[in-house]
Amino acid sequence: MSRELERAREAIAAADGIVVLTGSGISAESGVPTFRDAGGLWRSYRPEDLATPEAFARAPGDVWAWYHQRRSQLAGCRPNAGHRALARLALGRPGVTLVTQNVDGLHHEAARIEARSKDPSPAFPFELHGALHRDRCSRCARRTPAVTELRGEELEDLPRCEDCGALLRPDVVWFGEMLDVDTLERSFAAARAADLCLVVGTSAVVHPAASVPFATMAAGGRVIEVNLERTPLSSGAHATVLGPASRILPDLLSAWGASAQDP
Ligand code: BJW
Ligand code: ZN
Repeated sequence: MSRELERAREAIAAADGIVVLTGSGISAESGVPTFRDAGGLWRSYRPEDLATPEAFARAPGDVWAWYHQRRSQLAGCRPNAGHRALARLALGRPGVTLVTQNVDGLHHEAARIEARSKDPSPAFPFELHGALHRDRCSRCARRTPAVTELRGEELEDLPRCEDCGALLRPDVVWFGEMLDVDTLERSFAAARAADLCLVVGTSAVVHPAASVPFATMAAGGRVIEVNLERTPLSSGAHATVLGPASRILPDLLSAWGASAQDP
């Protein structure tokens, strides 16, 4: 076992409260693209063209086409061994809070698989950047399940709110938009109360999410990182375990049981 992995295991075993912050890297091995590393979405698309309220106001058809394509791709993706190890941790040990920047819903699915007949909700994460499986109205904020069909990309073809007639949009958080205040406050409260923050598969550059581990550190807690490479967090981390999350997490968290069979 590597020295960093051993340090990380010991810190997790000694912790009372744990907050876990995940990013797109945990879903990479499920086939969901990341954003900034090789093959990431922001290597092929400009965020300001697709993931800002200004882009939606300027070209809603382009934004809808992009999200529709991502939803289709996500439909074939399943949680991997990393999501499932985190779900077992949250279900099997009190004082664990999952916080994710991901919009793919794979933590929810892992919780349902691993809970078997138990209540899966302790393993449901706070979703800081929303969820791809929902839409919301761009005017009245009514939320609905994601539309499954996109009739076309012209304005008259785009999905509209049944209440007020304004355009629907994916229920995700774009650059320059506020995160849901309740979700944000509960995530930071968990981070301050935790004595360990486990950070998995994020470049840790997008705020305010990237501040979650700093809230734990400011309150005297430790940070453990799992990533393919070092990040801006690594120099302050108690341990950085380098490797794919789907391999490292089951090993790191093996004390919390074996995986349920695939449904
Ligand atoms: C693996 C792996 C494997 C790969 N195993 N690891 C303070 C300072 C500076 C800027 C700001 C600040 N506060 C706010 C800002 C502005 C902005 C921001 O942070 N900008 C920075 C980028 C400069 N933040 C915002 O605008 C936020 N809103 C806000 O702050 O509101 C308040 C406000 C409003 C108005 C004015 C002023 C303030 C909103 C941010 C919303 C982010 N939205 C997105 C898109 C979501 C919807 C969608 O999916 O389309 O969220 S952008 C994208 O980045 C997505 C992700 O959740 C987020 C983070 O990315 P992530 O997950 O870290 O992915 P990558 O690709 O960056 O990293 C992957 C990592 O995994 C890498 O490290 C790999 O090595 C690793 N990896 N495979 C383990 N197998
Ligand atoms: Zn509406």
